[in-house]
Amino acid sequence: MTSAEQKEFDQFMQGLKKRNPHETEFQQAVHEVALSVMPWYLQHDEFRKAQILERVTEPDRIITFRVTWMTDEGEIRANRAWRVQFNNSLGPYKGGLRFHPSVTQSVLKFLGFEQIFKNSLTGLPMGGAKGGSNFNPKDKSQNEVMRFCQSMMIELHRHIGEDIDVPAGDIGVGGREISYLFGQYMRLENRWSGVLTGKGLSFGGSAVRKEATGWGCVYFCESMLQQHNESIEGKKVAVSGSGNVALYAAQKLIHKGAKVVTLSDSKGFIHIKDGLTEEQWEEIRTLKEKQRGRLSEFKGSGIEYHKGERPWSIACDIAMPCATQNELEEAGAKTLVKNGVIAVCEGANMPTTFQAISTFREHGVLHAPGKASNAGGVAVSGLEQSQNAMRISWSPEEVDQRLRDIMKNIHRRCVEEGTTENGRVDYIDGSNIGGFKKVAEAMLAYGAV
Ligand code: NDP
Ligand code: 2IT
Repeated sequence: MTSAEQKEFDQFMQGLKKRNPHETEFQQAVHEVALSVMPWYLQHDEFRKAQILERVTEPDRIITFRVTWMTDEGEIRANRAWRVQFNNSLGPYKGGLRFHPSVTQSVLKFLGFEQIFKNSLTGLPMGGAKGGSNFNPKDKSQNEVMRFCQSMMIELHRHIGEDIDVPAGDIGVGGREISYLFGQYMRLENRWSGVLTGKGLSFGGSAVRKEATGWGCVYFCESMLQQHNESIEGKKVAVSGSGNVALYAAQKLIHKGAKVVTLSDSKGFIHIKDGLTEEQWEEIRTLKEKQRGRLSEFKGSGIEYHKGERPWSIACDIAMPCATQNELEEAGAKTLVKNGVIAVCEGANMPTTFQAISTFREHGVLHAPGKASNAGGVAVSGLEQSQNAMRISWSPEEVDQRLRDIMKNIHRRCVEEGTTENGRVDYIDGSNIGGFKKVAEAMLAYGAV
């Protein structure tokens, strides 16, 4: 960045922080995008005059509401919920719902903001949104989760629709929650529509949606390694998380001949010295998806459990953070670099802190940001919307092929916009510029809206 660009950037960030005080996650996400796009933005006066950067960082609207529900003991509880409809320039609002005690408006604004550019990169007609609640489904019974979802939909149904806003899952929201939400939507609206994605396969869900984020992340990782004359086969991969994204990333890694040496949850991680086998993977999937258990309960040969730690101390070639935001900090990044990591491929949204990103950049580590590498999930959600609109369903092979093509196209966009002088690709710049340009052009075309 030139000093003039830096000055503009600093001024812009100062204003953003003033308008969004205390929203540190949102500030972090905007910082990363603005840093990448500022040189291009300043060279194109028409966008600057139209204040595209100021406008795209202001959500179209945020709906905040109370969700009141009843425990199994008959006690009344209330949680706070939101839907952040960030930007619909490219299509109906689209993005997941997160149920986790750490959910705040700032977290959902960062996720909604990232979603705008991720969805733009998929090439499908989807705007950016995110929603959720500070409700914790972990310590609740099945009936409590159902009552919460039903109560949440009583408010949410007014604001969504297949051509308006189409929510899906995220942390704490999987097939079970989507089904409860969808059932209640139909009861309230008296019509079937593709208003949510991630539905069950027997009622309008798409093949491969459950697998899509993890598989897509591995497809992206393959393209990134290939571009730099490397391959995934035989590589040791430290995966974090053991939820939807982590599980299916691990599955695809095993199929590609890589060694998955770690998985984690919020209480600790497991080190699998010789790499996870397919049988062990299946046992963990049953433990997590069906029994909703903890990794600490998993006992397998050659497996060590490390309580209260993150997996980044384990030597690996590739780090694949698939749990949550800011889970990979500077200290972890330094250890990974010391142990010879060659690539980081994000399955989660914004899992890497700004300092950790700088560490990887300094040491020439390839780094795919979530908005590129985890876009497979929302891409197959987009395909679910298309199938629902056409009243057809594609075979798993067909959806998988489309997912592979989409991930390849996203990779190509990153290469086009992010190739540096030494021939390496800066995927952070590439994805931010690639995602931003299309949204900016649409906003400019619409005039003052
Ligand atoms: P899940 O709820 O299925 O799994 C989340 C995993 O991350 C669990 O292993 C969980 O551990 C762990 N985790 C959650 N919060 C924390 C925390 N604060 N500290 C440590 N570990 C934590 O969610 P997903 O797999 O769907 O989502 C994971 C990430 O991927 C998120 O960043 C999400 O935004 C992103 N993503 C998800 C997509 C999707 O389609 N689902 C698409 C694109 C991105 P525990 O079980 O102990 O809570
Ligand atoms: O972060 C994400 O892209 C998701 N949670 C998936 C969103 C979606 O609409 O499928």
